[in-house]
Amino acid sequence: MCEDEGGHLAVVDSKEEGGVLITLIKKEQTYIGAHDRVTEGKFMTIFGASMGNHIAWSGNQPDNSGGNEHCVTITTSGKLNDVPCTHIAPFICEFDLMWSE
Ligand SMILES: [Ca+2]
Ligand SMILES: [Ca+2]
Repeated sequence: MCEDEGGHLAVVDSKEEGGVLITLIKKEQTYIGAHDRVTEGKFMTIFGASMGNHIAWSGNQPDNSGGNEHCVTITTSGKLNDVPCTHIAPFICEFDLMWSE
């Protein structure tokens, strides 16, 4: 997806970034760059780092519903939910700006 354009799925590195994402997400739940495909229940970013807890999980999420929810969305209420990676949802790309001297 995002890689085609040199970016990557949004990774929430801080509460500030989480806040920005939440304001962007008003209509539909949206994928962020995190998953627990390596170890069930242990969510990490697409870079392999621990996801941290910059955004709270919704209600009793993550529930790994159906045993195959390994991707993460932010719901319209601004909380995290684990969903099947085949779930159709919009996603947000993030671009790291690179400065060359
Ligand atoms: Ca899972
Ligand atoms: Ca779930």
